[in-house]
Amino acid sequence: MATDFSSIPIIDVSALLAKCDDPKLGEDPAVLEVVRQLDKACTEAGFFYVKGHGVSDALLKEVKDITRRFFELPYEEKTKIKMTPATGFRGYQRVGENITKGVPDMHEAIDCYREVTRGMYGDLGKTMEGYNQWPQNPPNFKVIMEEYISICTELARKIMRGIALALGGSPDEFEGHRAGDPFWVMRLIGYPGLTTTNGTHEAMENDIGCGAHTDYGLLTLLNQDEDINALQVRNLSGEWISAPPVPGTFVCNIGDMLKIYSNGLYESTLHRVINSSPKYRVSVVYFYETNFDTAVEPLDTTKTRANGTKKFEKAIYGEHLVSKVLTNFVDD
Ligand SMILES: O=C(O)CCC(=O)C(=O)O
Repeated sequence: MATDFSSIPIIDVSALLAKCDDPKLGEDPAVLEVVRQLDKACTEAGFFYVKGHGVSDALLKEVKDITRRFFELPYEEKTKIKMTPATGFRGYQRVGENITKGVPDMHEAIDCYREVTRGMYGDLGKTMEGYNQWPQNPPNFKVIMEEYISICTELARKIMRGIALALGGSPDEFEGHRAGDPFWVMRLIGYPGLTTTNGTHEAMENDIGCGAHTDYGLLTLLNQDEDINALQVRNLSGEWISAPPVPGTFVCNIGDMLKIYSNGLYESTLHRVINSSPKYRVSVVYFYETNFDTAVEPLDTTKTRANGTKKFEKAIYGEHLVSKVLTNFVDD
């Protein structure tokens, strides 16, 4: 239920993180203040910045730096880890290969998913079976990214405990069969800057870095370049509100599965990326999802808040992901 928000709030989650696994989490006044702010942000915008998250500036920078260095390589090098259906859609995709609603996106990317071994989820998981493809340079690329993924997974789990309280549930609402074994997605993305002619910036024919879309799962943690303003979020009136970089923060937004769990109290808000700067922009986007095979439906607490009405039917997260993945790419 997004509103006509005109900016995106910044929430300091340190009090929540400090007490996150304390059985009395929901009684601590400082935690309840974070929960109140999360509830307001998720209701009004579906987007918020997070500070006080404990992830070092050095790591936030390093993952963007090694991503940028990979995209600077010649195309022949990058395509050695090309994404194909045979790799479970993991690997490198060139500029324009990703499409949103039929229109090519002006970005290149490495897509990674939690690894799915053969038969792990039966037919449901077949499309996503595969191992991540990591660049060879620097030699510790994989190690750094895996460390980053595990830190983001833990951070997202903790924020979700606050969101569970915000929805009137117990802190464990998103554990166990819902998201106790969370799937994750990570996209390392590069957006070319505008080309210049005679010292002036000329708009390219298609300058949408990433077309308007919602995210698929529970919670996204976006680590964006610190000096380029390119991410935009749509409010209820259809205005595009800027989400400029705020150094040292993550931009967080809720995804389609959390919209269902919240029975529509929270919005998975449309957003897009337009890089109208001459500089190349990098973002590292981590998506925290439910268990792959979970059937998602509104939580009882959220049905009560809607006078018993269930506004969404059951959705299987893995089916939702696969349907998106199968329509996201142009054929070569
Ligand atoms: O690069 C960004 O700022 C956002 C990317 C995004 O929205 C996505 O990958 O879903």
